[in-house]
Amino acid sequence: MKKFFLDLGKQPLANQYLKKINSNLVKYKLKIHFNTKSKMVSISKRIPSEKMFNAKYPYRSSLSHTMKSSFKILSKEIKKRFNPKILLEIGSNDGALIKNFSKNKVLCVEPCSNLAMITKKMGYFTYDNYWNLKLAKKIKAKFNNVDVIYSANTLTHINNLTDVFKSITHILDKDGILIIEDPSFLECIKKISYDQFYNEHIYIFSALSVSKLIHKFKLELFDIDKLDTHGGSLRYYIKRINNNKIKIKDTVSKQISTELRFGLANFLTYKKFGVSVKKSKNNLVKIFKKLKDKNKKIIGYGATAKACTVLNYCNIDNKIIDYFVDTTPDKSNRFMPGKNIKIKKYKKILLNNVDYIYLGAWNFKDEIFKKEKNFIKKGGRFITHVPKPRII
Ligand code: JHZ
Repeated sequence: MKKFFLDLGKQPLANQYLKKINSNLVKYKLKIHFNTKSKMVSISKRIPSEKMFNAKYPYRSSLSHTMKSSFKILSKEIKKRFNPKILLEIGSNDGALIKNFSKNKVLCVEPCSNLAMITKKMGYFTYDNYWNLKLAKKIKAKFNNVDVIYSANTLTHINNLTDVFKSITHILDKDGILIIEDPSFLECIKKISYDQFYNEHIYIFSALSVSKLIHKFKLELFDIDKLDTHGGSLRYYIKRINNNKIKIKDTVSKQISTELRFGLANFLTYKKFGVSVKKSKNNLVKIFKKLKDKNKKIIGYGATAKACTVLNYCNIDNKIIDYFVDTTPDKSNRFMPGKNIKIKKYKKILLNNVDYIYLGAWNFKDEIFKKEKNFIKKGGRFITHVPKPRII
């Protein structure tokens, strides 16, 4: 049974960065539910994939050192531990992971054709398609089964998870390995990072929900890594239940026990989270108001999808935040959806005469603080809402 626990109001599509201010921008209700049976957390309104993941998708994984280095370490690990003949990546984005593998060992799947073009140009075999059974059949007919499938921050973006896993089991070798990684709902609750919810994130996984979900497809978890990326993620290692060659590590039962101890199986935990989110909003708004009353200049750093949720939920607009800086080429000279704050191409000079910076990319805090040592040295301060609204 689905139970409602959080209402984030009306939200525009997070990655729809506009060239011109549009006061009639379409917004969708963003309500979050917990399924008491499957333990899955999901948003209620599903937007057709084509509206979000198309030739204009701006997000690029390779633009942060943190992600590049995380993918590099993982690539070494995959080679050492599984030595794949073929690695299939679902949602290969701009090739941040696959560039660590030789070209004849990788197959990319990426529905955003602007991104697919990048890995094609790099010389990697890329399907610019959505992941589904039709595509899995097509790939299998050409390449046969694959021994390792990897997918980061992608499966939670696909509405039909039954089709996702049917397609995976169709093409995965009998001894094959599936590795997926996504933000952890436990971390999201602990950090009150409600901004992990936006229309692209249809689901937020936990070990609890993933283990139940994959069981239906005769798959099981055999290892879990805890990651710092994207505000705290889990990397799930999955095998077929009837593959007895691989031993199940105790990382799986440990993570599930931690989640159960925290109350992720009980609706009350979710209801309390909903209350904490409202408090977080009120406290963040108070901080901005106090600073603006003192005429402080505030800008944003990292025009993230997450920031879109915060700005629209907390009603923070261009009267409060002068502009955002961001390194992504396809975001510059555009506007944050719904709140009309200009995004400028990152240059150090744009931080001059700024009193406070709102950390839209709070998940890259360490990387950004290192880069902006001078701003901090000169007395500049950051504002964040994670794990609670404060000035740092
Ligand atoms: P970042 C996107 O979410 C969308 P977002 C998507 N749905 C998803 O699941 C996650 O990614 C994985 C900029 N930046 O990674 C670059 C700087 O300007 O938190 C990015 O625009 N300077 C696929 O958008 C943004 O911040 C820097 O030094 O919430 C980071 O976006 C750094 C480090 C980043 O994802």
